[in-house]
Amino acid sequence: MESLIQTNIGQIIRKYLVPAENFIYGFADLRGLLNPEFNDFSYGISIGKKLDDRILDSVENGPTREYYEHYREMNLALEKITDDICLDLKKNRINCVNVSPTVVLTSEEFKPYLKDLRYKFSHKMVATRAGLGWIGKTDLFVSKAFGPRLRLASILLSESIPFQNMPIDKSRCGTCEVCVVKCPAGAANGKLWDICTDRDLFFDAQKCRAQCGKFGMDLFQKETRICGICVSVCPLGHNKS
Ligand code: B12
Repeated sequence: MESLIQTNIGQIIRKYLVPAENFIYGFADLRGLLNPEFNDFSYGISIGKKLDDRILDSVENGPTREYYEHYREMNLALEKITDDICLDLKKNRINCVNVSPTVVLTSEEFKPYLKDLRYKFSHKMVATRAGLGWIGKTDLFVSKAFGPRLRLASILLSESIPFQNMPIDKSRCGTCEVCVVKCPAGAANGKLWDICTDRDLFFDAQKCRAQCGKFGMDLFQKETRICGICVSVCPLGHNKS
């Protein structure tokens, strides 16, 4: 007999991803890839919600308050959607947990995080494993559907799921250098990503963070980090491409 997970899971997810054209989702095999904290889970659902093109176009030279608010709204919307999907999956006796789109740190996690800028969970990794896209030259997840113009969230599952797409193991950015040239922090060196190439070999996250902090201070006169230029200038997912 076909398991409930195979027949119903897609239906359950699609109920909450409305309107459908603003979302992508896919299933990922994460065996051996997750932090031990997530030991109960081996599979994942990656969900991407498209960002607003007009707002993204407006941050080509630096962030705006509207963009900042947009991100906050996106986080809230994705938290709600993944909460609702998880509740529904649990009602169907599918063991799952949702991972917040933002970084949530305990006081012990804070110092090591600041040193490395590596969180215990990577939404981008779930998304490449789900075959939805690849990692670009400024370490953004570049989706086939919306380019980097999306916010990601993930749901982890303990049971195997019906995989639809092959995972993507290397960059498809080719010779494009737009994000590298336009990055105000000069954080990228132009090297192409693949699953064996660690972030620090092609992208300096500390330089990026410092620039995000500078933009935040200029905009809000307080400690907050925001940029978005690399997301805005990528020719993929751009409404004019
Ligand atoms: C820490 C963090 C930051 C740090 C460090 C960024 C960095 N690039 O590492 C700082 C503060 C600088 C930052 C800045 C920004 N961030 Co940020 N950030 C995060 C966070 C919380 C964790 C990322 C992390 O741990 N990085 C460590 C590296 C090693 O992991 P990684 O970034 O995921 O990339 C590696 C893996 O994905 C790996 N990988 C991918 N597939 C596979 C497969 C296999 C088998 C293996 C082994 C590895 C592998 O390849 C990558 C390179 O090594 C995520 C949310 C999350 N929990 O994932 C958001 C996130 C990456 N940020 C995001 C955004 C939008 C931004 C900003 C644009 C801010 C803004 N809103 O204006 C900037 C742009 C940064 C940029 N160009 O990367 C989005 C990215 C969306 C996208 N399209 O990619 C995320 C995913 C949040 C979200 N929920 O959507 N961020």
